[in-house]
Amino acid sequence: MSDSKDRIYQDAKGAVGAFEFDERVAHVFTDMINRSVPGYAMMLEMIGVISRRYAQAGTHCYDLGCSLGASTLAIRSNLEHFNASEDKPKVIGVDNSAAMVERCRVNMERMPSAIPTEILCQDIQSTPIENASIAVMNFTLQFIPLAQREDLLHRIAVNMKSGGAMVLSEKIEFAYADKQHTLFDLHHDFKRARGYSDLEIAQKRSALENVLVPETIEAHIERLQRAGFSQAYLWFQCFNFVSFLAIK
Ligand code: GEK
Repeated sequence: MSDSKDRIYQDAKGAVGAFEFDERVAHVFTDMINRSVPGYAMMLEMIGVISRRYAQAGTHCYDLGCSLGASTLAIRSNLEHFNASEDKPKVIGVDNSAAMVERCRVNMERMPSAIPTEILCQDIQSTPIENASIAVMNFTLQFIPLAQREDLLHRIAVNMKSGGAMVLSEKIEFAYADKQHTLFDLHHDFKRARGYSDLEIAQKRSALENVLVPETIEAHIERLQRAGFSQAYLWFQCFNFVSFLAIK
């Protein structure tokens, strides 16, 4: 994976354009996400733990919004108990950024596996979801227009096998202003502690405005339940970053 340092917002920009998952971002993405998302490495490890328990033989394990394939690899490396099986699960990573997909395919090839894997360059809203036992959206739903989120989650739930699992990780907001400010400020302290300057933090925040649209924990849990999952739990929170586990 890329070990290049994220310096995208280091210099003052007259006007900060909307954030895009382009070539420049793909090049520094591993550093960017590790220094921006508290608990990211731990979430990847737990995506592996959850996949090991819930992946079913002969089904599909989706990583929707796979970027460079970190979650895809976390899923796949936890399916080796199927290696000798005639009926291995298939791992499908999907992202609509060509720059991400190109690098993701290289990353997958560097780690040969007996588990069939496909990396698709497409909008997850048009990805057919079939025969799923695992669906991971590790910080992707937040980029889908609000009005389209429920349809997508419903389509995932409907096409998931009974006993399958979804991991949904998101940046969130809070209904109460004091909680919002406290946890938001602590996230910025985390970014400072990982080496981002106040200017970088401010410019990235402005680039993400209206691109990354956060919701509350309650909104996520209620929608997962409406979408058709029989259980939906918060299993991780650090400041304003969370992850949910939903079981069909
Ligand atoms: C990880 N899951 O490392 N269709 C397909 N891909 C999309 C769409 C869409 N409509 N919208 C956004 N993306 C990864 C990290 S990053 C999270 C996921 C972040 C893709 C986008 O191109 C990007 O690669 C990814 O979703 C979000 O575990 O940057 O905060």
